[in-house]
Amino acid sequence: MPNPTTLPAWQALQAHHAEISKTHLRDLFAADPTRGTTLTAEAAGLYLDFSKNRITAETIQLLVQLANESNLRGRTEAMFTGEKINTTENRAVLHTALRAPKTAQIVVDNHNVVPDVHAVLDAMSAFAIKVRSGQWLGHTGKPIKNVINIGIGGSDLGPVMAYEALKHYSARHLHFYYVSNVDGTDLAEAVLGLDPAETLCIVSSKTFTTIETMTNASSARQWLLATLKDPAAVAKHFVAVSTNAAEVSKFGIDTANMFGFWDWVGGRYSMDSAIGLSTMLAIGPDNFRAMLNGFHEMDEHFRTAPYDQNLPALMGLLGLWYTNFFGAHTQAVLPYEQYLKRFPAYLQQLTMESNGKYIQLDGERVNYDTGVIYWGEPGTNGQHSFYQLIHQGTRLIPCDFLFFAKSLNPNGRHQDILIANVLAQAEALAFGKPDSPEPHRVFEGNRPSNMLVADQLDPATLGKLVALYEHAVFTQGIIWNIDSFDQWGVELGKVLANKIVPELESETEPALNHDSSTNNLIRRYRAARR
Ligand code: G6Q
Repeated sequence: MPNPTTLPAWQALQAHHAEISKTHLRDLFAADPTRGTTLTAEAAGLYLDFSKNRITAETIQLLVQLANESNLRGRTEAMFTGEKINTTENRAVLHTALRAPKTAQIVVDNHNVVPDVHAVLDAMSAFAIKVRSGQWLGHTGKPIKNVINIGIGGSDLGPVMAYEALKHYSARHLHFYYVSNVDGTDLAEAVLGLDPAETLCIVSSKTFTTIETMTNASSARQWLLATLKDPAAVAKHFVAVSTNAAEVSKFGIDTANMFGFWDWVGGRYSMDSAIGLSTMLAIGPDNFRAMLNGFHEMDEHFRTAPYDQNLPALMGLLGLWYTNFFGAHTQAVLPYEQYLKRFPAYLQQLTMESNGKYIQLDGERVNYDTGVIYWGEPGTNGQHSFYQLIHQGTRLIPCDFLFFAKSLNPNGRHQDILIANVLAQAEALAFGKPDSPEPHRVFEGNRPSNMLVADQLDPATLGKLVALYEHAVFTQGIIWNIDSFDQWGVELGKVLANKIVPELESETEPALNHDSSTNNLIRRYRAARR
């Protein structure tokens, strides 16, 4: 794969940027009164208005050319058909197989994986039905009331985001808790006041060796046994989601109560695998399958639609336009939907762990920026804190606004006021307020944004939204010529602490051979802890 800066389209974009970068959105809109309806795209019930971007029709044409010169179509086919495109780990990348219909054929190492996916889905569904209906009984014969998902990173952020996003559709007689941090406070606060006899723990870990998750799982087992006493209780109160059956049974969980997935599912791409078991327990198997169908619809759109009408490709390309040509560092994601309060945190992992890389596929260092920094909060809350900097700060921060036409909790004027705010913010950012005599009241405008609109937040729509961002990240990763599917930075964190833990725990003063700062901090911690 070529260094993208050597491609003709990249060079054409550089020249084009020099021509149009000073043009104001006010002028672009004045020059073309149809802009607000033409620079739009719609697919799978999602409407994208990208007219308030600092682009012309020529920009889109050149960005599409860049996608083509980077062989985005060919690389997409390689991903969907199970080629080992995660080269540093020699793995296929097949989260799209998790939502493929039963009849699909996706072959990895001479094996069609689709029946395996559906077998796990069926097992999850049977289990979810038992727990939700009260047929699954705890050790003392009580039905389950509380579900604790124990996992971290990709084994936490997707499940907790989806649970919050789809709470409206969840079984309200069940209470869900998400424990991720090895800080003892996380588990302590989650179990406070819970009856172990009515509690189910889902230990979610692809590897089943992650120190945070295994520490929390062991402490949760101790908490359970402190009340229920009998080790046989573990079988009724612990299930596992993992790819590592050997470690699951070593922990004491019957592998009959294990829901599997595969090495071709990356952690941050796993919320629609068995890692979504807590989601399925909350919203039920039918809603979970509706979510998968939503994912699949967006997959097919990305795979087949021309790029100038392709939502994920457009969003990926626009992000790249600002990163590499305008020098923007961050992208705000601003859902005007309270249920999506964890969506920005989820996207942070998806985008930053995937594309935060400086090594190209051929091992060369990049000589261009990669990896957009994602951040955000739901509107309207953010308006009362950080929007100031987006409006009048010195930095360029492209925004993704999201809203749904229908509220899941309609109440008087609330929704109209909410939507008036998101429309007004995007309008003010783009067009500003140039005519005040007082400089501090002037808003320059020319701040770009996307507006993503759907009818209502439901399981299918959530699936479409997540798949949209997954493929936008993929689009950028392909052009940046990096491996979006490894995470060596995370792996480093997993080994580093293991060296220090015994130095903190040892009874006798350990010999330390870190740098002077780390050595000193270890000594101070040991002294303070005593
Ligand atoms: C995700 C990352 C990382 C991972 C966690 C948990 O893509 O690989 O966030 O999900 O480190 O790993 P386990 O599921 O193996 O515990």
